[in-house]
Amino acid sequence: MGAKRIFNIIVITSTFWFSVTILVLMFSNEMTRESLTMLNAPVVLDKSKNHKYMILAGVQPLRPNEKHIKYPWEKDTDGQSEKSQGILAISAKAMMGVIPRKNQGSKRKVYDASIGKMKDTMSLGEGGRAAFLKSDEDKKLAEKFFANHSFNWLLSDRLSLDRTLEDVRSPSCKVKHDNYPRNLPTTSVIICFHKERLSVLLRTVHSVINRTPPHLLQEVIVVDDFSQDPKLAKPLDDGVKEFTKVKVLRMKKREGLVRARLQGAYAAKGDVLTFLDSHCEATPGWAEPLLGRIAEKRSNVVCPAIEVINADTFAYQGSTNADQRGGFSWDLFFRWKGIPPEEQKLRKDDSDPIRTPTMAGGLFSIHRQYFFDIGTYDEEMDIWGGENLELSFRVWMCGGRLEIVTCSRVGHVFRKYTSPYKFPDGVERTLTKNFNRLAEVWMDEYKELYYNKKPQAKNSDYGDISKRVALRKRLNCHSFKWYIDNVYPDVQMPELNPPARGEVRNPSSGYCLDSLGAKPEHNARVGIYVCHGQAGNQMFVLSSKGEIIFEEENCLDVSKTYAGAPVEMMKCHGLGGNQKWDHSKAHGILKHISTQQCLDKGSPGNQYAIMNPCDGRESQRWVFSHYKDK
Ligand SMILES: *[C@@H]1O[C@H](CO)[C@@H](O)[C@H](O)[C@H]1NC(C)=O
Ligand SMILES: [Mn+2]
Repeated sequence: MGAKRIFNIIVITSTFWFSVTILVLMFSNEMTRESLTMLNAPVVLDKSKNHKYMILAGVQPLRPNEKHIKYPWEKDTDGQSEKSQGILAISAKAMMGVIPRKNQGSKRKVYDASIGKMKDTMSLGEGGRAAFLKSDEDKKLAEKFFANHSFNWLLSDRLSLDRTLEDVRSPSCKVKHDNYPRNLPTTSVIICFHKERLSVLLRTVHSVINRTPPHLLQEVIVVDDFSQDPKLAKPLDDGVKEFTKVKVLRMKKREGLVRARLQGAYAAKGDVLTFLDSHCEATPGWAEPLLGRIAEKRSNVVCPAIEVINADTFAYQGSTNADQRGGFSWDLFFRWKGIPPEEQKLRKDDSDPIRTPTMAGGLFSIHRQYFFDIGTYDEEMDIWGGENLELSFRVWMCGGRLEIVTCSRVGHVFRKYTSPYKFPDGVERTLTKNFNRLAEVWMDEYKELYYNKKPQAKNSDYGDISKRVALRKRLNCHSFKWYIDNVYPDVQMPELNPPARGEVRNPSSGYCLDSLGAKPEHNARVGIYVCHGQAGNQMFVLSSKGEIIFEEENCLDVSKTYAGAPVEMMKCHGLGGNQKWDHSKAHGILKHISTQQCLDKGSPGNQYAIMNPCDGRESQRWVFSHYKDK
């Protein structure tokens, strides 16, 4: 076996088992946001092909909202003219008592109280370094209860709550640190949790206290969403006793993220609300870039760059999504997406914020009064799921602006696959209710794209939405079409009524086309698997251009002409060529135009679909589960 073959097998089998894990998760009532977003964990983009598909596909380029977006730290014209006037002119002005702006006041310090508390630079995890459990007993114990938290809880207990972290900001961010408005708003930091590991929660709190300049930190509000765990009762109260700024609120029943955060927001007094997950660590200089952006305009809603803290070693791994922004798929999950070139052009350098169509939801800052003005959250949304997109759509459509402020960096422990938490009503039901509310209130005619992707959601009960509809009317918000055209024109738009869609079944075998979790980054082959009727990896769309599309942006692509040639998953380019197929319900074959071969299930036991000369054999017959009504 060649190395490539072995590599392929490893990739396919691991993605296969990963898919199985996800399926198991979907039905086992237990899931976290991470386990879902990990499906689309930040990927490193291939620079050579970067965004080219967008241009090739003729996707409408992004139109900036305003002609020029002026960031607060951009040099203003005064500054520039001073520069061009030269030293002589400036010193002349200075002699006349006109002091150049740059010399006013002193340089803003980067506040970091953890340095003073550190006893030994070599102790476990200092500086965000990877740490390891030493004894076999410890390792066994950590392993035994790993599933309680899905991260190395015992290691966390051994790390200092005040451990230091490197200043990970880019050089241009360090320069900008001096230039934020002098009077920044204060912030209340709201941290909701449910059955969190105490050490991880407390480290989140300590990182905020240690790295937020005290005059900017109004308070930290920790909200316990009914954990019912004695380890989080008195020990938590004791753990925060030393901080006068920290309050603990406790829910009387399980409320979910939305209503727990709202309780925090009602109690908050700061100018700005900053929401953090309960397993984060704020890095040096994290607060000022967020507050500076809100000081500029109170309708700016800002997210820090979310960085990875390793779940096994607690190493601060730094940025994996610096080149990405938030989008969504039509089943309404948050997805990381590449930044379109037109959007990149609006930024002078890596320290400028990135406009983002959506936020991941866990970490962001919003002006407190603005949060209430635009209708907080949809209180009828349970646990979590959909609330992040709801707020994202609402902010943009109702006159605000959502950004990733890359100079603010906050580490986040991404749990490994499984989650210890329960959805009282079941994952599927809770998510469907939340997503339906989101679609019905905000998405206008585009909601059909969601229902196309999740037909089983169509008749599902989502409660009363009249208050939210009235809110949208009162705020006089834009249409969803406006949002797509102006904020997210690079969205992958599925056809509303494609010629065919659904599972693609070979009737004689009961096998279906299956992506097997393949992603175009791996140039992966498309597989076949027993039809399971659960959509997911077996959900394809035949477009009117003749493409066979998986998840909006991936197309079945054939580039080889021999019998037995592979079928690969590639980014759709919209130009036909290797991605153009012919199919009708009547003849039942999937014929590839440029090679004139037919899609074939292959022999029993084959893992992958192949291409063969068309001869009408049973393994070449395919039926989509839905055809367009004629
Ligand atoms: C893990 O959960 C089990 C069952 O709830 C409990 O008995 C055990 O003490 C927990 N261990 C840790 C370390 O959290
Ligand atoms: Mn989280």
